[in-house]
Amino acid sequence: MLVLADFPWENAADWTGELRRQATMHQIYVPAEIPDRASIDAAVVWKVPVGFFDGMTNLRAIIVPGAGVDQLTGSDAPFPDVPILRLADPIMATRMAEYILSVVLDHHRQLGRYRDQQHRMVWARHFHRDPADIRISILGMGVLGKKVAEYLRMIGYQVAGWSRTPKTLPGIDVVTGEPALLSLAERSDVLVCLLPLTPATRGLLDQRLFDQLPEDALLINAARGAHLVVPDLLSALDRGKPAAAVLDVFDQEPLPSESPLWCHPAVTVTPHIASLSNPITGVQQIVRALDKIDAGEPLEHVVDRRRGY
Ligand code: NDP
Ligand code: OXD
Repeated sequence: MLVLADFPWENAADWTGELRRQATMHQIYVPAEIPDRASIDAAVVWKVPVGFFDGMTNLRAIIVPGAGVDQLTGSDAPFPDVPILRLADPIMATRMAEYILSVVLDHHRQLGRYRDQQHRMVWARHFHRDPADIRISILGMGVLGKKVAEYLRMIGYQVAGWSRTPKTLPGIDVVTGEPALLSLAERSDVLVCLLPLTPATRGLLDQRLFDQLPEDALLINAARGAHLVVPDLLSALDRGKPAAAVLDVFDQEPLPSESPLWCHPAVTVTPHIASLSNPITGVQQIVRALDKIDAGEPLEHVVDRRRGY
């Protein structure tokens, strides 16, 4: 097949090189090299400008080289009515679990407080709770959320989840629906957002939800910036509910220099690194998808356009 590959990241050359190395059955082109737009069978794209797909009359599928697809499906650029596939990479899930676990442990064991004490040369020890007394709720119990839950459970935290459809997972209470979300927030010492960005989840991290949180709660958003209503968070932080927020994703990335989040004492900013997609395992999945498209076999990890994820 003829495949158009357009990776937008700093390490685009690694991805394209890896794709050319692994996809021996297919011809890989970057946008500047496309011979004839009508001959493209599949496109591997993260986000596209308006008109990107014009003339690709024989396109059979679009593959997004990441877990989330909102940057493509939620954009103004019209895209053809072909299946959209995404990555469901176990390595990405593990990386996300490492990130969330490191943030939770840093908060739980008050390392920020000790860093601050060190700067003031203060020697003071503080009580910390047992993991079994810390309630962590994960919004989004998909590929990433489930792995995060597994890591947190391993340490002994109390873990609960929220998803669109019911799930039975050992040792984890998974609830569904909006009333359940609000009561889940009431018992969340840590609230982690790992939801896909869809019309139903945009702006979900808002004042109404923050009002339910217990004192001293921690919010972690590692999903998409548009889940969070920033003015609501800023006023909620003033009231200590949540007491702190760790944000890896932002509506506008890079986070603009004028954003109050940069310098807020209760906010930690990381530059969308919670789980960077991995060129080797990511490309393995892309090639598997290309082979299936080529063979006309049933496709995996197909986005449900109606649901938006
Ligand atoms: P999945 O599609 O595997 O899981 C999504 C989960 O969210 C599912 O449990 C789903 O419920 C639930 N969900 C979706 N809509 C709703 C809703 N309206 N109400 C309640 N629950 C809902 O996604 P992944 O776990 O692979 O990825 C999640 C997101 O993480 C990505 O979309 C992306 O935005 C973000 N991400 C961030 C990264 C980073 O580095 N910061 C890296 C990778 C991804 P159900 O199970 O019932 O379908
Ligand atoms: C993704 C991401 O969705 O890296 O894959 O954010």
